[in-house]
Amino acid sequence: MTSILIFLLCISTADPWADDSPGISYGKGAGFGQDFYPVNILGPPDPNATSTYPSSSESELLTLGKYGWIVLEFIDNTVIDDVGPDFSVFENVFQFGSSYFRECAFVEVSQDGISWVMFPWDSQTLEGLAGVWPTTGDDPTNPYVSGGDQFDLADIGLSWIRFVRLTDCGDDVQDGGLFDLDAVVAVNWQETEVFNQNDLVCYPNPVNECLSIHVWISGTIRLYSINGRLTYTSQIPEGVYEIETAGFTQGVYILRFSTLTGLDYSIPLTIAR
Ligand SMILES: [Ca+2]
Ligand SMILES: [Ca+2]
Ligand SMILES: [Ca+2]
Ligand SMILES: [Ca+2]
Repeated sequence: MTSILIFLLCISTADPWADDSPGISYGKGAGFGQDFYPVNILGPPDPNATSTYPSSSESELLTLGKYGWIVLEFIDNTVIDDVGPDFSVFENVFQFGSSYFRECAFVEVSQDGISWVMFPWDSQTLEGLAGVWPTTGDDPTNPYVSGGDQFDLADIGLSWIRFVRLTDCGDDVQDGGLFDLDAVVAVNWQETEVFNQNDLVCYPNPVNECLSIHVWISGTIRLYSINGRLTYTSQIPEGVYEIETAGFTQGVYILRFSTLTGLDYSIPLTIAR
């Protein structure tokens, strides 16, 4: 049992941290940390930061500037909606006594880096913004002890995301000033699945009466006619799944396989007689 566990740990190279920053736009007042971008905002938050001694290092922080924004991308891991918060954002929020020095950002997420969904926010309570709660210095992957600001994909109805965009709140929120990003960390995540042609096997093709589909992960099968009409759909488990095609009009179809975490793969299929 131990050797199996070690083997599984060895083959997984994904980490919970954001892996790249494919876009940035600095606003007025930016500059701090730019020489260290993007290394300073990838990986875990500053390991030396605590709520009363927050990070202050340019090698760990990046100031976006007024209304500046940044996009972070998860590549080797995909953030998924599971129980509770799904990712955390760390800023250098500073606690003094029972007060906090806060500099906030709006938080948006995306599956494709093109269409975005913003977390609802409240200008009074600051709920839904990043830059509200300090980093504790405890395990950054455990949202119940890490501090920082937590976000739950269930709140916006998404089952997974791969991009996070943070935008300095500018004058829209009464906060201390300019948002300084430290890190974005996945809480609920899985290794990003990579799909290649050999992973979706359909036979025979052309098919007469019974199509066998072999996939290595569960997902959804959709069969589209050549003019784009959805003809058949079904959730399928990993392994071999069979579809009776005897009742289908003969012709060329597109067989599409997709998973909850964004795998999407299509192949042409011919139904003959
Ligand atoms: Ca990662
Ligand atoms: Ca950092
Ligand atoms: Ca969740
Ligand atoms: Ca700050």
